[in-house]
Amino acid sequence: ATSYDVIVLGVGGMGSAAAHRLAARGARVLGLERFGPAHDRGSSHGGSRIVRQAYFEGEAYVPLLLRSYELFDELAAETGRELRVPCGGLMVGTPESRTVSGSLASARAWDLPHEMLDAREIRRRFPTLAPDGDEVALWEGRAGLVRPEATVGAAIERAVAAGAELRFEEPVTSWEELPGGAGVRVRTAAGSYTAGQLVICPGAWAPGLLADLGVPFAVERQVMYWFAPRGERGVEPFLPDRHPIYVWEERDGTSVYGFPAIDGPEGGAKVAFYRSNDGTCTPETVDRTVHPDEVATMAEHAGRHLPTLPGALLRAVTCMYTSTPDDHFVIARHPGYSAVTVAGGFSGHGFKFVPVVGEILAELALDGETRHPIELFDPRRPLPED
Ligand code: PYC
Repeated sequence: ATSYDVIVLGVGGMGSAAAHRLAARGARVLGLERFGPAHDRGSSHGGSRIVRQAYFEGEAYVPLLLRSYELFDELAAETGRELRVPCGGLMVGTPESRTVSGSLASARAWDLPHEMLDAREIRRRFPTLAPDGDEVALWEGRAGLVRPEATVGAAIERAVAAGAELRFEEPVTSWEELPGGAGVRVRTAAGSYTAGQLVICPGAWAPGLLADLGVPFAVERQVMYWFAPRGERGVEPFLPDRHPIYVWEERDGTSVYGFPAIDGPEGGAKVAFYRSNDGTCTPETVDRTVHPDEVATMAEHAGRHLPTLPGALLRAVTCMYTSTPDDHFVIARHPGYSAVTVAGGFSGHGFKFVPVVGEILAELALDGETRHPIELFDPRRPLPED
């Protein structure tokens, strides 16, 4: 068997970042991925992902986001790719909504630049948006989007340049920890590999690959929609220099999120539901067809908030969230194995953390600990029952 310092199982968003950071630190790295580079079979595709720092999911995420922005920009500079588009972002809802009040709490706790806008000011600055009279928004100029496929491609490029061996189209069939602290053995249909450490970044394959962690991961089908604007000015009011990313919490807790038009006049503007609970699935059984009733429901919700957006549907694509019961991530040394580190359960809001998670995983695998605060992501934390 060929031997490495670290094997990374899964070279998607998190795994590509881990392979990059491990190789950059001088480790001999093997990455194993069941699909091709920057593929669209998991959770790291669709052209855009939101980035924001005033984080309603919890103040504990903010220091990680500050570091993640630095690493996104470093990766962009190293590879000459545009990864981050800082178009600004709005967290919209009633003042009491979690999206608004949680974002404000994080902004205040970390002294993040932000402004609170009432409905009239939202409409004045962003004529594409139509808030109700009692809706407000937290505006964050540093919010925006990152390009997931380009990010994964850039991390792969840097990992390979730093000496990592990445093997695509090679699914792992089994792994085991070797006795006496001798590391791990990983098997694929093509071979058997050993390493001192294993980093598992399973994405939607977490329920099987991390079954013995005791965390009930749920894989959920999600749909992303790109609509043509229907106003006479076409896509122009939706361009990123005048249209922000947004998360819009409706009164019943439903959230719609969206992006500016980043792919020119033909691309339209992307919208989706955040945590829409479209049912649990597996990567093998997920329904990748988008149905007309789903398109109609999405268009109806988008039209409530962006009356000129939902013209013709240009494209619709499915992806998967892998959620934990509290929607917080799992990032840790595996409690049951001395040579294994895990990262999963990103619950639909993980991509903005990809570079910092890579750094954390490299530290956990090589140093046994990380300088970053990851207590919230302990797999042994108490989890809510269904
Ligand atoms: O992380 O901002 C986010 C997000 C919105 C919808 C899905 N993820």
